[in-house]
Amino acid sequence: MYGSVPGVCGDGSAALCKEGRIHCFTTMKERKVGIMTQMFDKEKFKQQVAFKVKALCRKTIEEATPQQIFQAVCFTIKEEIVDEWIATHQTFSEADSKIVYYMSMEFLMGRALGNNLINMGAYEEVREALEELGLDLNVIEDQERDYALGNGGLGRLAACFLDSLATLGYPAYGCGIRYRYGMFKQEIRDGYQVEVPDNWLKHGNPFEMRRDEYTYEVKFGGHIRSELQKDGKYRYIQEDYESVLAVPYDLPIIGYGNNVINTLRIWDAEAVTTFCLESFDKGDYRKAVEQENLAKNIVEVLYPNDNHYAGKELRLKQQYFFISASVRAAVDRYKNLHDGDVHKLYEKVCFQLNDTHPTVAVPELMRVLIDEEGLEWDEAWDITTKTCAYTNHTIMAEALEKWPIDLFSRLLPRIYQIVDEINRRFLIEIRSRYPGNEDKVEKMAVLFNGQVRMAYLAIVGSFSVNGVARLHTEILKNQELKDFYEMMPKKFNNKTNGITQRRFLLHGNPLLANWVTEKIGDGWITDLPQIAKLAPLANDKACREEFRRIKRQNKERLAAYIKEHNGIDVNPDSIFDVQVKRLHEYKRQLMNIMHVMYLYNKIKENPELDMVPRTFIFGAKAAAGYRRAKLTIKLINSVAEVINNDPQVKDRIKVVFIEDYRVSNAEMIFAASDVSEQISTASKEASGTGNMKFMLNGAITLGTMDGANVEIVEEVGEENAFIFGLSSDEVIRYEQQGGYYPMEIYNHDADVRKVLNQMIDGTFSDGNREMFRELYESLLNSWGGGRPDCYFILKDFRSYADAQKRVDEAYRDPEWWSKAAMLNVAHSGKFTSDRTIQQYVDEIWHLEKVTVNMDEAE
Ligand code: 26Q
Repeated sequence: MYGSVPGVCGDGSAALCKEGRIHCFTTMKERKVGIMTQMFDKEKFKQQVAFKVKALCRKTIEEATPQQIFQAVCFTIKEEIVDEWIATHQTFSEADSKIVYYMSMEFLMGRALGNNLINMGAYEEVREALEELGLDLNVIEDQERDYALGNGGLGRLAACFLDSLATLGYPAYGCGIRYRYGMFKQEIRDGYQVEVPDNWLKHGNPFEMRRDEYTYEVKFGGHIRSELQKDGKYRYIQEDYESVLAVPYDLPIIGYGNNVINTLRIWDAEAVTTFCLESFDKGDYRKAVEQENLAKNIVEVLYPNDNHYAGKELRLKQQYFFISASVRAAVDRYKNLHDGDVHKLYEKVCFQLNDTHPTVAVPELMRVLIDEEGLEWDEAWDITTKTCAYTNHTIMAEALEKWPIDLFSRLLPRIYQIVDEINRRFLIEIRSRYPGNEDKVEKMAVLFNGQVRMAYLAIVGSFSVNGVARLHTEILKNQELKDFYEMMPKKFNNKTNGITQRRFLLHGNPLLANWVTEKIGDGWITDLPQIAKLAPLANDKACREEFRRIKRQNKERLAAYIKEHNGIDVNPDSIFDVQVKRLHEYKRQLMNIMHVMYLYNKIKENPELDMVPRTFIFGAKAAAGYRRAKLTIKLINSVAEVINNDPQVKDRIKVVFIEDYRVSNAEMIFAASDVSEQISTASKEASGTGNMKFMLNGAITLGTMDGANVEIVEEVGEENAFIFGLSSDEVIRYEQQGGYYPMEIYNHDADVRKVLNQMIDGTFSDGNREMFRELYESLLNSWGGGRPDCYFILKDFRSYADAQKRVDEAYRDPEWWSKAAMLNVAHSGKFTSDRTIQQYVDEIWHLEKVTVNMDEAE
C-alpha cells in the first residue's frame, strides 16, 4: 500500500526521499503482507518516531511519555498515508466517480490508531518495531481517547459503513460535526451514573487535517426579502441574520489493503470575525458577542439522547449547520468538475440521510439549486428527489422528530418557505390520488398541527426509504408508514445492518482472529461469508477444545479488567452473560436485573441450589435526563452490592456493571462473552448491531424475535440460540387493544411478586422503600401517565426465566456449548457491513469501485 513512489524509495531500500521525508513503507513485490504487496521498514519507522518525538516534544524515546509516543506514532502514520489519500481523491476526480455523502449527526468511531494500522497492513510490524524500542503497542493504543461522536447503534453503524466503503473501494464522504465534547464519560458514584464531560480533543487529534479553504458561512434567523428581478424571477435575500463559519476537518478512512483512503469530514464552527468587526465599528458589540457564542455553542456538545427526540433549538441549529456546509461543499465539488452545470447532479452525488436528523438536506439542496443556481422549482425538485435517500432507524414514537413551526421558521426562514411549498405541492398530490379523503391529508402532511414532521419530509424528498432489518422494514411498510408505502411502494426497501469484522474480530479479538486465519485462511477479513468454512470444525473435538481455550483466555482478559476497574473477582469458568448497550426501557435491562433478583431469591430459598456459576455483566449509558434509565443503573449496582457480598451465594452469581461502556472496551467485552442478551420488547429494536458483534465472537444469543435477531436465528438455527417471549405481532396486537394487565401476573406469580416487592421493601436499598418505587410503579400502575409495563416485562418474564434455565442446562455440556458457539461464528457471514454496503451500492447508490494504483502516482 505504501510509499511506492518510483525512483524515490520504491526499491525497498527505504532511502531518504527527495522531500527529506523518510518512507517507512516501501513496495517490494516479492513479499505479501495480507493481500498487499509491500514491505514495512522497521528501522525507518523507528527513526521516524524518534525524530517526531524530538521535533514535537524535545525528548528522546526514553524520556517521552506514552502519550507523546502515541502522538509521534500517529504523525508518522499520517505522513505515510497522505500520498494514498491524495491519490484516492485524484482517482475520484479523474474517473469522475459518483460519490455517496453519508450525512450523519453521529460517527462513533472509537479509536483510530489500531484500526488504521490493521487496515494499512502494518499492525504486526509496528508492534514489533515498538517492542524493539521497549514499547508496548497496547499501552500506546490506550493513550488514545475514543472518538465518541455518537450515542450508540446509529453512530457506530455510520463508522462501520465508512470502513466498509473504503475497503470495498467505493468513493464516499462521511459528513458530520466536530463536537468539542462527545458522548459523556460515565462514572459510577454510589451506584449512580455521573456524567463527566468528554474533552476528547484535549491532546489534539493527530490524524485530523483542518481545511480552511473549504469554509462556508451558514446563516440563521432574520427575515426573507423577495425582490422581483428583470427576468421576472424572484430573488430571496436573507436579512438581519446571524451567521457562523463552518470549517471542515478531514479524517482519513483507510480501506483494508487497497490504497483507498476516504474522508470523514467533520465541521467546526467559528465566529464570522469580519462581521464582528463591522458590528463592533457600528457599536453593535452585543451582536458581535452573540455571534461568538453562537459559534461556540453550535458544536459544543453531542446530544446524549439515544432513540429519544428532544425539540431543542440548538439541536436544529446543529443540523442545519453541518448540512448546509456539507450540501454546498458537495455541490461546489460537482460544479468544479462539470462546468458549473448542476442539472445532472444526481448522476454523481447521493446524499444518504442517517435517520431524520439530516433531513434539512432536502430543503437546503432545493435552496441552493433555486436561489443560488437559478433553477426552476420543478427542475430543482427533480434533482433533489433523485439525490436524497433516507434510512429509518426507529419506530419508537418518542424518537420521531417533529419541530414546532414557529421555532423552525424563525431559525430557518428561507428553508421553512421551501418546506411549506414542498408540503403544499405534496398535499395536491395526495388529494388527486385520494379525492375527498381528508383523513389521508391529515395523516401524511409534512406540516401538521403546528409541526414539521421530519420523517415525512425525508420520505417525500427522497427516492429511497429503507429500514435496517427485515422485520423492521416490514413494520414500517405495514404499520408506521403504511400510507406512504401505499402511495409510493417503490421507494421502500430493506438494508439489514452489518458490522465490520476488521474492528470487531481482527482488532478486538486477536486470539480468535488468528485461530480462524490458521484454520481457513485470511479471506474472511474482506469476505466474511468465508467464515462458514469453520462450520465443519464445530464437529471436531480438538477444534472445540482450542476454541474453548481462546474464549477462556479472553474471559481472563476481561476478568482482569473487571478486577482493575471494579475491584471484583470474577470466575472465568462462570458463564459470562452480557448485556451491553444504551440503557432504554424498551431494551429491558430491568427485566435482566429482575431475573438476577429472582435467581438470588431461589438461592436464598434453597441455599444448595445447583446452578452453573454465572457472571451477569452490564454496561450502559443512560441519557442524562432519563430518570427511569438512571434509576435502573442504580438498581443494577444495588443488586450487585448485595449479591456480590452475600456469602450464602457462594460465588454462584456475580453482578458487574462496567463503567463507561464505549467502543474501545466493547471490543474486549464481546470477545469474552458466552451469552448475548438481546431482550428488547419485540417490534421495538429496529435492528440492533451488538447482537451481530457477539455472534461474530462466539457468544450465543438469548433473545426475542426482534430486529436482526430474527435473521441471526435464521442463519444459525433456532437450536443454536435461546429464543423467548412475545412475537412482534403479539406485542402490536396488545398495543392495539390498549395493553394488558400486569397486575394479574403480580397476583398470580409469587416469584414475580416477590421481586417486585423487593423494589419497595428496602432489600436492595438499605431499608429505603422509596428509592426504586418509580420502577415498581412503572410496571404495575400508570404512574406518570401511560400504560403500566408498556414494554411487557412481566408478560415476558416467565418465558425469559425459562430460557435462562435452558442456558444453565446447556452450559453444563461444554461440547454442546462450544459447538453451538462455533456455529454462531461460522454463520455470522451475512452480518458484515461489507454485505450491507454492497446492497446499498447495488440498490440505492449505484457507485463504481475505484482502484488506486500507487505505482502510477507521481
Ligand atoms: C433526536 C433528536 C434530538 C436529540 C437526539 C435524537 C436522537 C439521537 C440518536 C434520536 C435517535 C438516536 C439514535 C438512534 C439509534 O441509535 N437507533 C438505532 O440504530 C441502530 C442502527 O440502525 C439500530 O441497530 C438500533 O436498533 C436502533 O435503535
